[in-house]
Amino acid sequence: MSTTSLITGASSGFGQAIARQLAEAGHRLILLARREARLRQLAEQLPTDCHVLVMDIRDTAAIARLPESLPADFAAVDQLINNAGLALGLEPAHQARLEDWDTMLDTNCKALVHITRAFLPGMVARRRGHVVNMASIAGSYAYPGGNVYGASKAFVQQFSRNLRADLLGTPVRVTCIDPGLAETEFSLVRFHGNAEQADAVYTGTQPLTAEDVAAAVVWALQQPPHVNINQIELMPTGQAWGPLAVHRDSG
Ligand code: NDP
Ligand code: 8X3
Repeated sequence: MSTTSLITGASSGFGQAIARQLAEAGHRLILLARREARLRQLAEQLPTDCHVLVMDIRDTAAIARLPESLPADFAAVDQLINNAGLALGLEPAHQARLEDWDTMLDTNCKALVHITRAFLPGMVARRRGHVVNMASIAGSYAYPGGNVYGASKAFVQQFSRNLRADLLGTPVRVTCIDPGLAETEFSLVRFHGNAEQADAVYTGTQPLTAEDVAAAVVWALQQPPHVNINQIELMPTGQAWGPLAVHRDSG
């Protein structure tokens, strides 16, 4: 039986790399994102059947209709890869833009919850399914300017654990992936298209690649059915923790 995987955020970065690796492994793919040309170009390159879904994942009404509106060949989603997400801004909380916070919460938390709720009943009924949630090290470790982005990823981590608790007794698996510094379009998006600021994030160090993160996802998916990989945290070797910050008055 061929496996059907739905990948959100398949037009770039991790999602695109996950699509390439799952296509090589023979999965039939549903590719979801807003940028249609990129999705269609990717679908043409992949050696597998693909269904392109051009949509904004924040459209919760469309997400609710999704399981019933998929073509019959793609309707039984076995693997839901909740990868679409973003950081916007790095300003301290008292200077951050509220509209950026709303966008992160709507995308990273609310949309992820809605699409999961849409596909879980089918997985439980078919007794076959795996949800992979893309969180971040930002959900575990605070940093200046991480404010709502980090909090949204902590939500994804705990939602993943609570899903496991609810799905105990079913064969449906849940995995949370927490990557560290990885070079994709992530920083370009975070800095609202400022390429100079985005490039500086990766200058002089060797970040993770999208392929590194995709390999972790695919490994978790390929474990035997009785093995649930709860959480994977991966960082580039050139990234680690610093000491806690202490403010000292200069006077
Ligand atoms: P990219 O910016 O390269 O990719 C993000 C993807 O999300 C794009 O395909 C984008 O597609 C999609 N997306 C964003 N908003 C929406 C939306 N409203 N509707 C549909 N699709 C959307 O970044 P990454 O690949 O790095 O990020 C993937 C995930 O990994 C994110 O959740 C991110 O937070 C997380 N992450 C990233 C890290 C990094 O350092 N790069 C580290 C840890 C976690 P489109 O714009 O076409 O809609
Ligand atoms: C992306 C990693 O450290 O830039 O989630 O927040 S970080």
